[in-house]
Amino acid sequence: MTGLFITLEGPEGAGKSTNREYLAERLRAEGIEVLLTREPGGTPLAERIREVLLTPGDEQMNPDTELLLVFAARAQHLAEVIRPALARGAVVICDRFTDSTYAYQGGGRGLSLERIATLETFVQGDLRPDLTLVFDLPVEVGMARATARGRLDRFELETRVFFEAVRGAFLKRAEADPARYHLLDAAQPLTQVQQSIDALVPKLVERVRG
Ligand code: Z5A
Repeated sequence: MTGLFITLEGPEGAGKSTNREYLAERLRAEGIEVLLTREPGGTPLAERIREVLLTPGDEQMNPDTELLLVFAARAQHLAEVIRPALARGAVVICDRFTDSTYAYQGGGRGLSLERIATLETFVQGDLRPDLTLVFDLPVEVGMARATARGRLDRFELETRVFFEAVRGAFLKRAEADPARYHLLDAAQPLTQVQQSIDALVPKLVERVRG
């Protein structure tokens, strides 16, 4: 038995955290086991790596260091949490995964996409998400939502140019593979975003039940 691997992606403030709970509850109401997790993080060790990645510091983090830390956390998360849950047939909903690496380290930092793809295969083998929901919204809307929340993390301190590149990278990936990606307009009021999620639920239930 293998479960279903769903990832939620998009720029900051897009509503991934808000809507991951919503989607999980909708699937649980159908009697489906759902494991909700996030990246970077998802295990105690990976959460420690998250702290390193998100905390602003005096020493500038080298982009290669950032890339390797993201994949180090992912290797731990996959081994300890994601693969075991999929093996027992659960639906795994993960708030960010490797599309964020392509968007932030590839699009934002300008690192080679080939190098990211090499690490992706090294760490994940052939495991890829079955479905990726991309919460898309204009950069200024996402930045305003993140700023309204208070203290900014190391990524949220980046420039508008950086976030435009991140958004562009997500959109490009979604466009290239419409079978795997589902684009949601995250600038809409929450009730409308959630109606779009509701519309996906019957098909997901069908996929889980085979
Ligand atoms: N990162 C990376 O560089 N490489 C990688 O491979 C991975 C990650 C995996 C941490 O992610 C950082 O790690 C991330 C990229 C990097 N950095 N950034 N920036 P994170 O997921 O923890 O951080 P985040 O994306 O910034 O989370 P976020 O700001 O919490 O965004 P969100 O989860 O998408 O949004 P939210 O918390 O659900 O909503 C934000 C606020 O907007 C909140 O007050 C909501 O009530 C409100 N909201 C949500 N939806 C709506 C709608 N529709 N209307 C109005 N208001 C709304």
